Parts: sequence; C-alpha cells; structure tokens
Amino acid sequence: LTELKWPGNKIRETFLRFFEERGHKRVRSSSLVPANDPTLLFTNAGMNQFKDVFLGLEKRDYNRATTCQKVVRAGGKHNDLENVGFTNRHHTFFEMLGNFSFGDYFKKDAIAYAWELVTSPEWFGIPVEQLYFTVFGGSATADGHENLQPDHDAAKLWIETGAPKDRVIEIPGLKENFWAMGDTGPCGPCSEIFYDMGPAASDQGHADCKFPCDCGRYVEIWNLVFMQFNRDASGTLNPLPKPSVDTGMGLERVAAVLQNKISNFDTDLFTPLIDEAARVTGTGRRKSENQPAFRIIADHSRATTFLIADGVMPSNEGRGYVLRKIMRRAITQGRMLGHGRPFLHEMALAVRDLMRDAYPELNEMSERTSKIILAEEAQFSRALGAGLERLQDGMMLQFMNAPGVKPPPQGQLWTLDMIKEQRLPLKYPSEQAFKIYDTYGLPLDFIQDVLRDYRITFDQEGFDRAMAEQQQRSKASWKGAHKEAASPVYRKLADTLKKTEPDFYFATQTRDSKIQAIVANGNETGALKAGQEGEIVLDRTTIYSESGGQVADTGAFFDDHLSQQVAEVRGAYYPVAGLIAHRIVAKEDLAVGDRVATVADAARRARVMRNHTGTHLVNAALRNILGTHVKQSGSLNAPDHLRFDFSHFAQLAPEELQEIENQVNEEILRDLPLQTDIMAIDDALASGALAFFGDKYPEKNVRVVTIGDAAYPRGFYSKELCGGTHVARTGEIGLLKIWHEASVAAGVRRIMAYTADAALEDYQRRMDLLAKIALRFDTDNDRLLGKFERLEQEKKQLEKQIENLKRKTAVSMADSLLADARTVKGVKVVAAKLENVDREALRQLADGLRQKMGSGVVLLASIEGGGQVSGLDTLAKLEANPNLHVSIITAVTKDLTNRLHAGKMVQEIAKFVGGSGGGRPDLAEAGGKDVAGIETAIAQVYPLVERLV
Ligand code: ALA
Repeated sequence: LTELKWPGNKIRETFLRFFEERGHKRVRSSSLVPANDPTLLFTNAGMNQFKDVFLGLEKRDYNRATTCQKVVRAGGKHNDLENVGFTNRHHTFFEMLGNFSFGDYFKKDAIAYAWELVTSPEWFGIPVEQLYFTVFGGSATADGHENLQPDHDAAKLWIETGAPKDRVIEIPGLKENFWAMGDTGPCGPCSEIFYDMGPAASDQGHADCKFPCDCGRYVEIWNLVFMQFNRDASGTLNPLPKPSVDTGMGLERVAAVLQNKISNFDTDLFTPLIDEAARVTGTGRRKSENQPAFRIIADHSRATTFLIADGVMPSNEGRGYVLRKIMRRAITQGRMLGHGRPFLHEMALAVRDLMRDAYPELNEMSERTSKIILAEEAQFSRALGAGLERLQDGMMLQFMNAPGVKPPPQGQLWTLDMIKEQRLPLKYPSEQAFKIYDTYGLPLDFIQDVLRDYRITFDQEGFDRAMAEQQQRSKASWKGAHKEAASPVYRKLADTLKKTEPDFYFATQTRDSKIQAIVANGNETGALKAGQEGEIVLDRTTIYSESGGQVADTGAFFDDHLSQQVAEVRGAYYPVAGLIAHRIVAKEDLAVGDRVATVADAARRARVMRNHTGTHLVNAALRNILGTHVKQSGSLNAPDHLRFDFSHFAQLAPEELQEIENQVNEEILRDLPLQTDIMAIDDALASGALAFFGDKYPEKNVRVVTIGDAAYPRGFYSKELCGGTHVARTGEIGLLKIWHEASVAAGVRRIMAYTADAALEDYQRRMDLLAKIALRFDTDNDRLLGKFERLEQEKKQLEKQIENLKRKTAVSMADSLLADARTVKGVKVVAAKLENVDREALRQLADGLRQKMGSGVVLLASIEGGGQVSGLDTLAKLEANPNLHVSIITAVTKDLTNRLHAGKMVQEIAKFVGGSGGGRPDLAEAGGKDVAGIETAIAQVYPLVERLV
C-alpha cells in the first residue's frame, strides 16, 4: 500500500492553513441544525452561520474567515438524496471548505486566492490544462424583478490572473452561475471551477465531449460566490450593505481529483466505510453490482451519525423525518443485499472512528447513539411487517367488492390469490398506496413489487401527485418567519452609536446613563414628550435585554437624582448586535443627551434568575440521567416559571422525572456557589462548557457560568456558555418542582418547572384542590384514593348489571319476534332491527330463535354506538373512524343449510351497509359502517330466500 500524497485530512488542513496564512480567522463548523433560522431545514452551505453578518445584522471582530463546514443536502432547495449511490459524487452529508469576506476583499482577491491554491505547485498543483472557469452570463427574468448584467469583471480577472482565455466561459441564467441559499436570503453571481476528469469519467461513454457537457466528465470543485444581494420574500433583490465573498469547495470532490480517482467513493474518505458496509452486511467481497448499495450505506451512515450527534432524532416530521428517510433508505439497501439483521448502528461507530479527529463532537457519541439507531432499525423491521399486512388488508377490502370480482366458492374464505387468479384489470388507489408508504415507511419499490405479484396495477401518476402535495405541506411548515434585515434606522445607528454597556450582571440600578438615541414609529427623533411611547438607546443599562431565553427586565428610568420617575420601561431587546433598545412610555419629556438612572424591577429579576439557574441545573441533571445525547433546543426563563426544550427520543418515565427532580433539589440543598468567567470561546468549549447552538456567541469574551466545585468528578456540576443572570448560590432557588413533561416536536421534549415561591404556591394550590375533592367525597386526603377505587368498582358492577339486563330483554323479545315471522316459499323468516344490542346478545338471540322455530332463517341487525376502534379493525373501518356501526347475524336451521348458506347470505346483505362478512353455513355475521342502509339490508333477506330456495 503506497502512502497517499493527499489524504482527505491533509486537504482539509491545507485549505484552512492557506487562508489562515492570508489573514482569515479559522472558525469551527456550525451545527447541522441551523441556529435561529426557521427558513432552513439543515445547514446547507458554509455561509449559513454567517448569514446575519452578510445581511448586516451582526458584526464580528474579524472580516475574513475560513471554515470546513458540515453540510446536509437532503431536503429544501438543495436536495441530493435521490441521486446518492447512482453517481460518483453526490452525497447527503459532505464537508464544504470555504473562505469568506465580510465587506473586506471582493472578486479580485477571491479569484487570486483560488487560483493560487488550486494551481500552485506549492499547494494543490492541479494542472491548468484540466481546469475550466465559468462566470455569470447575465439574466433577464420574465417576472421583471431583475435584469442582471453578465459578470465581465470576473471573466477579465480570471484571464489577468493566468487562466487561458478559452477556458473562461460566461454562462447565462440564474440556474447555473447565480447562487442563493434559499428562496430568500443572501445571494449573488458566482464563478465555478471545473476539473476535467477525462473521458473515462463520462457516465454516457462520451469519448470526446466538450465542456460544459454534463455527462460526469467535468466536475465542479469550487464555487466562488460574489455576495451582493438579499432576496426578500417578494422576490426582490436588495443590495447588501457591503459586497462580500462566500466560497464552497467540496472536500470529497477535491479528494477524488488529488487522489486520481473518478469517484468520491474511492477516496480515503469513503473506502474504510465501504469496506465496513461489506463486512457488517455480511456481503464479504465488494461485488460491482452491489456498488450503489454500499455507496448509499456509506453515505447515509455519515449523515445519520452527524445528524444524531447534532441532536436530531428520527421521527415523523421536519428534520427528524428527513433523518428517518435517510436511515430507512440505508436499512432497505441492507435488506436488498439479503441482510436481515440490524447493521446501521455498527456503521455509525465506523464513521465515528474515521472522523472523530476532525469532529470531536463525535467523541461524545455514547452507547445511547448506537441504541437510537438500533431502535430505529428494529422499529423499521416491524413497520415493514405491519406495512405489508396493511397493504394486503387494503387490497382485499378494495377488491373483494369490486365489480366483476367473483366471490370464493361456498364455504371458503377470501384470499388475495383468488383475486390474482381472476386476472382482472385492477388498479390499487394511489391515495392508499401513498398512505402506507408515508405512515408505515414501506419503501415504494417494495409496494410496487407486492402489487406486481398480485397482477394489480400501480397508479404512479396518482402516487406522484399525493407525494407532491405532501411535500408542499411539509415545505409550508418550514416557511417559518422570514429573517429580514434589521430595521434600517438601527442599522444606521449601529454605525454611529457606542455599544450599550450591559451593567445588569452587577446591579439592578445605575445612574448617569446617557440617552444616545430615541426611536419613535420607526424613525429617529431627538425627543419624546411625556405620555409618548418609544424606544431608547442608552450608553449603559441595568435593564436586562431579552436574550438566551431569559426575558427582559421591566422597570423605570428616573432622573439622575433618583427623585422622580421619567419613564416606565416595559422591556428591552437587541435590534442589532451590541445595541440595546428599551421599550418605554415617557412620564416626563425626554431628549437625546439627557442623563437618567435605570432601575430594574429587582424582585421580578430575582425570580427570573432563580428560574435561569434552575434551567442550568435541569440541563445538567438531564444529561447525567438520560445521557449526553440530550441537547438544549430552546428555553424560557420567565418570572413565574421555566421551560426547557431538549432532544430526546422517548417520553420520560415517571421514575426518570423523579430522579431528575431529586438530583436538582439535592444540588439546591448543597447551596453550591456559582461562578462566572469570561474567556475566549475556544477555551470555554475546551473546558467542557456546554454551548447551545440556537444562540450566537462572540469569539472572545464569552461568559461561562459554572455551578459546583472541585468536589465533583468533572470539577463542577454544570458549566454552560450563558449570557444570562444568575443567583449567587443554588440555595436561593429553594425548591424546584417539575410540573409538566411533554413532546413539543418530533424528538424534542419539554419540561416546565417552578422554583421558590412559585413552587410553594403550586404546592398549596394542589393541596387545596385535593382537600376540596376529599371533602366532596366525604373523606380526607389520605383516604381519598381508597374511596375512589371503591366507587370505580361499584361503577363497573353497575355497568355489568345493565348489560345483563339488556341481554335478558333481548332474549325475551324472541317471542314477539317469532310472532312477526313471515313465510317465504314455505320457509319461515324472522328479520328484525334491534336497538343498541351488542354482537354477543345478537348471537344469543339468533340462536334462541333458531331453536324455537325448528326450521327457518333468522336475520338480526343492530346499530351499536361508539365503542373503541381496535387495532384489529380493517383499514376501511379505521379510516372512517366510525362512532356508529351495524352488526348483522344470520342463522339458518340445519335442515335448510344445503339451500340457504348463512355465510353467503350475510355477505350479500352486508353490502347494503357497506360492509362484509362471512361464517359457517348455519351461523354467520357481518359488520358495516353505512348505518343508513340498515333497513334496506334487512329487507333483502326475503327476496334472497325466495331466490335461493
Ligand atoms: N455557498 C456556495 C455554495 O454552497 C459557496 O456553493
């Protein structure tokens, strides 16, 4: 085995070092779950974490950056899921190398850097003869929103830098050389570098095609985007505050180029995974016909592992649904290789071992991660079984009543094979097929195979329609609130004003704050009159401004001698990073330049702080007890309660909740000290502090809140990056009581809790309620449960008695029913409708009647109300979800069964209540949901007897 000159790890490191040496800040990959951006399903490009910086909503202390970003493209605008496995270079998960300029350099330097890194022998040294450079060729769109000029600048710059003239190509249209993150957001013209892999790479066997043939020979390796616009919800392109640069180079593709491979899957980034796929699926040697399966398993294992590591759980909606789809695709591939046992959880371990150096978050993958995957694999096997059953049930119901279908011979039950043998042109309804595909996850090719087996046509068009509608719905649910650029007035103020100094960590009141700006009705103004509402920016404040889940303080501004209130403060927020806007109502006239004292409502703040520290304790206890897969996905720290959302795949058992609550309260009783340190984000993360990627943190000067001390195994109980305010010691919390645990979204659980006085009030309220109930039951709290159980018992007995009475009444009806018997061609027929009698009573009554008659036919029907729908019910019944249904019993005395078959008769009759049934020649039953048809159904018995006798 020869040493690779360019292993994947070296390429990644070389790229980052190249740009670091050129003044770029090396920034960590952000999570695959985008922070605060509901417009995006997964992180789909390196620029996502800088979206706000491009939009001018956020400033950083660097204006050049370089990253290697984890990316998943399996949903939304950029989706490669269906291609994976069948091409040499599509992935659901991949690594995107990028360099970024935030209003610093633009096209000229971006092109010069790219040229040097790609072609210089000191760096990647790719021969120029194998490269092509495309630039934006302009577009005039029909909707009139934009008419964009070709990017002659970029073309000129490439040629000046050294690219041969005939290798620089302008390509018109927004599709090729204009990059956008999504339907809205930052975008701009781009320039792409292509590598010529040679004719052997052509998927279509082209021997001599020319660039830009898309047969697979010419591979895009790097995209340089010249960010210039923000597309708003109306589709309009608005210029960005400053032209910027965003680039993306696919690590896997460059590895293929530098390792002389046609396929990404043959590089060292994948071969260990492909070998492992062959091993764990027991397939042994890698046969070429299995290639797509191995590729899919290798690719999807990476996506699965990284998504779970970032807190996504397989589920039925949103992100979890996409993860589930990816996992199920991999599992199905394993099955198609003839492998029945779970294997994907082992693949995840291989991914961890291969990539943990570059992505230390994979080290945190506990046994639990494996368990999550294993559980999904087991569940999917069950779903495959259950889905198949549903599909077969559905086919049966659909076809046994279809026109032209002959019923089975007397005394035999329906089977699908009977339908198959009749060779009728049957079509399975697409909505039903889609439902089974969607709810049971039965793969489409699986469904098609089954239908083909039974010679039933699959309605592809209808299925596609149902699928499109579904996608429309799920897309709609991701629309979310669009992030718009900050209100223009604050964007302008951000350039001129001094940042607001936050004093709220040390005090609730301070003097001598200067009014820097006043905004009213969206406009800057110099003054406010008493009584007017507006927003005020100070140079310093003690009013906590809403962030990181902690609600804003309320309070007041006073004159600087604290003798008179000049404004009521209703809240505060950050309109742009660094500036705090106070929402106020003026009590006196206020003007820019005035000095005020800020006073936060200290009692309210104290309650908020107890809840905030409580949240940190809950987070730590959850991770201790449930596992480190628990990741915060949101929180609220309000005066009256706290709320904590986190990723976890199952409902919490009562014992788990109790254990969490107990552990938190133990730490409260220990009265642990809290400590806040200010440090660089890298040091903070290295110290084991938890970060919540729904929040943004500065690079330097992040606040790290530590609870506990060296007495703990890790040296602390809890450590988190946090910009909020906290109590000094945990004892101040007094008590924390969890009162709610539920699911908020797929794979996300929510806990709500009270602390201190709120917990006490809650306790008192509950005890009070209990006492009131006990009083009503004429007992006390301690004996209430026993009393309740006795009452429940009594109720059950009474219900039983009523049932018995009902049956007795029914049996005693036999005589009056007999009196109404009719005679049809010499056969006595009793047919009647009964009210609300259950099947068992019907059966007894029919039997009794048959005996009393000696010879004859009985048909009884009853409408039953409500009742539970059980899992054993037919699909049709489940879908109608009936509150009412019809039960029918037919009984025939033995002397007549050779002519009158009870099973066949009931089947005929059941059609009139939209149902089906069958049974023995002498006793048979049926059910139906079409309650309105009951009278007609009963009346059928007379002509039926007439015809059959
Ligand atoms: N954001 C650009 C892309 O993803 C670089 O291609």
